[in-house]
Amino acid sequence: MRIDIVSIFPQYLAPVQLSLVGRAQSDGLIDIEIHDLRDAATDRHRTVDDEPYGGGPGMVMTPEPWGVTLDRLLRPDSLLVVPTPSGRRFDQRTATAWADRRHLVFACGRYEGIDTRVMEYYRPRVDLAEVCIGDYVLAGGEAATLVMVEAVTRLLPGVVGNVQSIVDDSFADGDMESLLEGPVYTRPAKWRGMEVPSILLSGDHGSIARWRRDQAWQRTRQMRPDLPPRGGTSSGPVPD
Ligand code: 6GU
Repeated sequence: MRIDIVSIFPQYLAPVQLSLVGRAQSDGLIDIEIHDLRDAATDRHRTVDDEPYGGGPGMVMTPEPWGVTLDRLLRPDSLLVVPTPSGRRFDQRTATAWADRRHLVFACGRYEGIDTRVMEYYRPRVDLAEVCIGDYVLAGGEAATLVMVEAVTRLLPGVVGNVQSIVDDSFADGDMESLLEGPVYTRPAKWRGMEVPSILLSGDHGSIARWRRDQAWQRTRQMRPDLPPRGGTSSGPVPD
């Protein structure tokens, strides 16, 4: 997969060189390039914003540098992603769909956003997704892009070593009907007076699987009462 990211703060995207996404790049599983929007500005101050028509607070990103940059990057098979708090919600289902794409282009807006004509221009020409990552407002699309790139990258074949760790994920089936992951433990068996639940030391894999499902069900009810009441292969608490 090829990923291009356009931003006026290219250093903000430096973390894509690290951790799981960085390793996927050095392993040749993805190819990420970061572009400075200001390289397409034409005046000596490299201006990319202006006052909003109709008045109001803040500044709007001008369409010209976006047009020059996106014309250069987009291909017929691209998905153009515009992170914005006024977009549709990005979730695990979105990540799964994007993981099948050949080319993602992230257009990170700052200020009050990008002149709407940019989205109008590209919508009939490429696949376009205006997405938000949650119900809160960020100062720009960069942090959201890091979130989405990581969510998509870890779904690509060969990026996560153990396939089961993806299958077991919270929200793994993408329709928000799976359970949140329950508690996990490792050595030492006793820490600050707290023991690991004895069932995990029992070697009884059937009982361990049922206990984990029950723990996941309880955690889901407690932390996310908004999620649908059934999920995965469990339809409720284990009766004992
Ligand atoms: Cl994608 N962008 C911005 N600026 N704020 C957000 C967001 C995106 N998602 C949630 N808040």
